[in-house]
Amino acid sequence: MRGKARAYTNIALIKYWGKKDDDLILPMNSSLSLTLDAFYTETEVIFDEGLKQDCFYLNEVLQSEKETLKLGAFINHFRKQANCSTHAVVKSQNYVPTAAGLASSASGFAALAGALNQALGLNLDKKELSKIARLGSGSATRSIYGGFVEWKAGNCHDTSYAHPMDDASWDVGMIVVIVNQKQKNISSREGMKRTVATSPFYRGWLDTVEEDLKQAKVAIQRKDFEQLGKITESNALKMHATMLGANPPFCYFEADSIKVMQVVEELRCEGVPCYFTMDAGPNVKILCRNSQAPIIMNRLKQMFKPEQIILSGVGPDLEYH
Ligand code: FM0
Repeated sequence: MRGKARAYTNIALIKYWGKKDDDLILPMNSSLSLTLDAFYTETEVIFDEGLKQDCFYLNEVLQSEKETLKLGAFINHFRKQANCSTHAVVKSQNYVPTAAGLASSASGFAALAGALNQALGLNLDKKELSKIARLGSGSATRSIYGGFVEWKAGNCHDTSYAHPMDDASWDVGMIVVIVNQKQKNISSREGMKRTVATSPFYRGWLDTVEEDLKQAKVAIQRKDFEQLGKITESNALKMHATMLGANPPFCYFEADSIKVMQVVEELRCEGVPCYFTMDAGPNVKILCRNSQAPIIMNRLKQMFKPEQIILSGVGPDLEYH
């Protein structure tokens, strides 16, 4: 009745933005990500007959009743399959700056799904785990796998899951620039909901995102780094543009986020291929050649503290510990 798993976070190159079903977390569009080895969550689950309720520790801090109930609802998907009503202690350690736009919910729910699978001896395969992780948070769907991962939108619970596309073992990496560690004030959940409901630009997103995805997949198949980078950058900007059109409008860019974007553009003009992307927070991620990361990081160090600049390689599949 004990399980422990580690899952790595992922950064979308083609973004998931908007749901067609809020309860099942079915996305409006398919998406594509890169799993990172520098940021992960490790979660241990112990089911214990003696417990009167579930208990949830995040980074050694006991969580509130609200958080615990949310977690309990997720655990119930597994309890149901195992025909079990026992409560559990969940201990989760995040090696990710929580809620700083670095998708801690992605690695969080993926690791929890793995730990629960092991603790209850369910032997669910990765495809099944990907579906259930999705019920916790959309981006967690992709964190079951390493490398480049595609999440096909699907149209019901059983058709919406991720699959690995390419192991990304061809000189790619990502530099994360921590512009601001603070918790974001509009969660991605709330932000995408508002965008779908009110932004006139959301139509434009839907009209073009599947074509972006197609082009990104071709670029990966051809190992065409520049093509992949270009489409990554333009897809991110397009997603952020939909938010400017929302009512009320909102924006995750901070002054320093834009500074990083300008550095990326300068480096490109100098012949260093690198491309930025951003999620529901001010931090900027730079898709680069691993071999060229030192040049990029040295340039960023003229503006940011060394601890704000983190290089990540490509992360693996969910691991059992
Ligand atoms: O990761 O409402 O998974 O594709 O990071 O929990 O399903 O936190 F900012 C864009 C991730 C959104 C793009 O949203 O939302 C991406 C985003 P939930 P998530």
